[in-house]
Amino acid sequence: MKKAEVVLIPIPAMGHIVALVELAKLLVQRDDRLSTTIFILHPVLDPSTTKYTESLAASTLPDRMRVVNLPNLESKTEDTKDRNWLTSMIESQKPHVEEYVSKMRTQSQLSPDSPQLSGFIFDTFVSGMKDVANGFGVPWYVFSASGAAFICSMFYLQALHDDEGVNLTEFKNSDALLEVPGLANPLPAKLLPSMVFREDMLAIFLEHARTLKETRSILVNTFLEFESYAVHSLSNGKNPPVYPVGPMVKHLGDARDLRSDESNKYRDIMEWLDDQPPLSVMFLCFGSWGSFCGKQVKEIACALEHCGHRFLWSLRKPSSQKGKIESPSDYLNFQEILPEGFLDRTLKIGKVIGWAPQVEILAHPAVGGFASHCGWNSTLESVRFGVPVATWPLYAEQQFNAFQMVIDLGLAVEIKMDYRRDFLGDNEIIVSSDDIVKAIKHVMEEDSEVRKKVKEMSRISEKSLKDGGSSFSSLGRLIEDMIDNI
Ligand code: UPG
Repeated sequence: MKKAEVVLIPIPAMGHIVALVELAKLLVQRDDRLSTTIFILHPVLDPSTTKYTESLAASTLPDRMRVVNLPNLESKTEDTKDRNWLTSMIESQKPHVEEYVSKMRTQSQLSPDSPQLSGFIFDTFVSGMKDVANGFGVPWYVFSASGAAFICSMFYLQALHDDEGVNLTEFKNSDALLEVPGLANPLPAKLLPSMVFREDMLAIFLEHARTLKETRSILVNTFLEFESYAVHSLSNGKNPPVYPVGPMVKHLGDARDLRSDESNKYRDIMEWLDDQPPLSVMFLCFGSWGSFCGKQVKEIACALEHCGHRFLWSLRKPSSQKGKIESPSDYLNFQEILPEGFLDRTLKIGKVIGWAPQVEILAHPAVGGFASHCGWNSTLESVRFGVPVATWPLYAEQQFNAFQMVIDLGLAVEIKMDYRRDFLGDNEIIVSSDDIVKAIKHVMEEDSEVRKKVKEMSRISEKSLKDGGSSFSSLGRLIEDMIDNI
C-alpha cells in the first residue's frame, strides 16, 4: 500500500494554526495511507497562540499526526513593526524545514513501509517556502485560512495592478464600487483587505497572489454551498484547481485540554451559561488580536447595559504602546477600563471575561447572537453552530468578510462594516452605543430571517462534511491527488 506524508506550514498566528491543525486531523482520520507533520514557526505572534500550541503538544494527537516546533528565531524576526517580518521569518526558517524534512526522508527511504513525502501544504502567506518543496521535487499546495471570495479578490486585485496599472492604495476610504469576481454584489473599495492600502504590505500581497497561480491546487476552508459564487468563479480553468474542504473549526472540548487554571475559568463561564435561558445571551468576542480604546469600551458597556439582553463579553487590553504591533492581553481588573459601577449593575445579566472558549460558547444553547470581528474562523464557527453575527470588523480582510456575510449572503447584520482599527492605532472612529444597541436587538430577534438562514446554513455545513457531502468529496479527490504524487 502506498503511504504518503504531507507537511503543513501555517502562519504562526491563532487563526491560521487552528485551521491547518484541523485539516491535518481530517486528513489522517479520513485515510490511513496518510501521515501529516505540522511545522510551527517560532516566534508565534501572541501568547494565546503559545497556549494553543502548548495544548497541542500536551493533548493526544491522532495517530500519524505530529507537530514539530521549529527553532525560535526571535532575534532574527523580533522587529514586528517591520511589516516584512513574515517574509524574513520564512527565509530564516527555510534551512530548518529543509533539514528536518531531509531527515524524515532519509528515514523513510530506509524503510519501504514508511510514508513517502508527497507534498507540502503552505498557508497562503507562507507560500514563499515553495523553493523548499521544489528542492525536494514534490508538489506544493496552498491552504487559505480565509474564504474563497478572498482568494478571488487576490486574483482580481493583482490583475488590476499588474495588467491595468491601477494604484490600489488609492482605494483607501474610497466609495468606488468594484465588481469583484466571487462576490454577488459590487463591493465599496474601502472594504478591501487592509494590506492593499499600504505600499509596503501591498507588494507582499501581490507577490502572494502571483505565487498562488503557480500552486498545484488551492485548498480553502469553506464549503461549496456557502460560497458557491466564489468557488465557481475560481474554477474557471485558468486558475489552479480549487478544493473547498471546510468548514474546519476547532473541536469542541479542546478548551478542556488547557492547563487547570484556564480550565477553571472556562468551567465557570460554561456554568454561568448553563443558568441562562435558551437564545438569551449576546456573546461579544473579537478574535485573537481584537481590542478597543477606552472610549469605545465605554460605548459598548453603555449599549450592553441598555439593550435589554444578557451578555458574555470577551474584553481584552490593547497594547499600551501606540505604534507597536503587540497582541492584546487580559485585564487584571476590568474595573480599570469599565464605567464605574458597571460590573455591579450588570451582575445579574452579564459576565465580562478575558480569552474565551469560543467554540464551546457558540455551541451552547443559551447563546443567541455573536458580535464578531469577522475573522474567517469566527465566521465559520458562527455558521457551524448556527449563531447569527453582528459584524464589527477591525483589520485584515474582516471588512470584506463582513460585506460577504451581510450583503452577499444575508447571514449577518451590521454594526459597522467600514470600521477599521489598524494595529498601529490609525483611523479609529467611535461607534455609538445607540448603533450598537440597534444591531444587538436586530441580531437577537428570535424569529428573524437572518437567524433562519444561519440555522439552515449550519445544517448544510454539517451535511457537507459527511459522507457524500460536497467537502467530503472534495477532500477525497485531494487525497487521491496526494497519493498519486508518490
Ligand atoms: N478564539 C478563542 N477565544 C478568544 C478569541 C478567539 O477561542 O477569546 C479563537 C476563535 O474561536 C477562532 C480563533 O481563535 O478559532 C480566531 O480566529 P479568527 O476568527 O479567524 O480571527 P483572528 O485570530 O483575528 O484571525 C486572523 C485574521 C483574520 C483572518 C484569519 C484567518 O485576523 O482576519 O480571517 O486570521 O486567515
